[in-house]
Amino acid sequence: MTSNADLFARAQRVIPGGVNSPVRAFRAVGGTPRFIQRAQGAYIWDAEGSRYIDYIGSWGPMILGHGHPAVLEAVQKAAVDGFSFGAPTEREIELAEAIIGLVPSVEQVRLVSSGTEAGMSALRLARGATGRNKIIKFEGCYHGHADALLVKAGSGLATFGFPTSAGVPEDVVKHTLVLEYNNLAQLEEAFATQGSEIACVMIEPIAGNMNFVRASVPFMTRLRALCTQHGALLVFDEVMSGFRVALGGAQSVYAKLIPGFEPDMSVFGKVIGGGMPLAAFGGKKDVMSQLAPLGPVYQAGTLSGNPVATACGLATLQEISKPGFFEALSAQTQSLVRGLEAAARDAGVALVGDSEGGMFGFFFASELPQNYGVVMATDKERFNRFFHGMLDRGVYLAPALYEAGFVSAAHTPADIAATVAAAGQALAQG
Ligand code: KE4
Repeated sequence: MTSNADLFARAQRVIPGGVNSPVRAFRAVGGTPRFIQRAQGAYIWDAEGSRYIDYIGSWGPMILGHGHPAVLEAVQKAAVDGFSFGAPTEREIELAEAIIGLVPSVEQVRLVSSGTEAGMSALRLARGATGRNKIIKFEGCYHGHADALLVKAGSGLATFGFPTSAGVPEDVVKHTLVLEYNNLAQLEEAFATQGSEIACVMIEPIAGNMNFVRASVPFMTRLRALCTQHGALLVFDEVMSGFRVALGGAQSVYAKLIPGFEPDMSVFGKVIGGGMPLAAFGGKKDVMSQLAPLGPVYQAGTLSGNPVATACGLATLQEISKPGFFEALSAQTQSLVRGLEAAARDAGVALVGDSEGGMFGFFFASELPQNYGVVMATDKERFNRFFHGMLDRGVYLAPALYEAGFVSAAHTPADIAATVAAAGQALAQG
């Protein structure tokens, strides 16, 4: 048996940082990443044979748990028929119809291979459809690593952003305005001064990349009105929240709170691929028809709508559409958050959490943060000690205080109870 440490050392010789995506390297929490060998249901096993209750679920896709039989069968059957054709297939139509059937705001959809690709394409389409260059995003929201979206807030309010990554020319991000999430005053001023130049506002409606932060109803209501008033497209990045917080995504949650609410475009990923490389972006037909080959906005992909990935996604959507699925998942997730809060109270530690559907977050704080600055001001050292205390007790949480967590349909009340018990012990350790 090879240890995680040996695998990590070997990986670092041939892969930058030893990982193919930075968050996996445990750099925010320290320690040695676990090299996962297999997974089943709510559990993952690492190279040393240690089992963990999995609250990452591949960062959202594994909403059914790992190895769901119906999904596995669909993938195996699709693979036998062929991995990829570079030609249209019926199953792409079926998946597009399934997405459109579940998300009323979407009239047409295009399938791609990653959330980054979907967000990048939606951004280009918004700019092409409006003929405008400027965009608004919010600090703490992540929309994938397309250049124009790797931006941090500019110095002044209405000044444009600066790259968060080397290799991104300032010319590329000079049209990107970064505002504070849930900050109505900044939103009003940005539209008052530049509304006629804004192509779109891209937002994570329930943000999972600054742990778990909801856009307030007043903020979302005003954002919708300002986009409509100024002809900017409201783009919901539901790569994480889509088909995860509710069957209709976060937009269905806001539609219950804000009469008639809907975004103009939506970006999806993760759950719709069921763990395979698949994402999508969609919206009204008049906007989507601007895309090649119909319109002037180019977008393409060798493996877009891949026949094996679409089989995985379709089978996943079919399972989560079954009656009672989200009620049961929400109950489990709420039970977890309430349990963590109770364990913290017993340990005399300030901890507060929130959840929607199968997505949750918790903070070492007394009240739920409303923006990125407050999230990042919470006790990092406390979080990191807790993370490792839980890992040592067989519970695999997101390895960073700014990440959300995920419960699957495979997590049982016994798994939740075991997690809460481990939390009590880890918190008591200090
Ligand atoms: P991908 O390109 O990683 O498929 O999707 C990018 C993306 C876009 N939009 C949102 C709201 C997202 O959460 C993501 C990706 N989420 C991260 C989790 N923080 C994926 C994990 C990782 O980067 O390894």
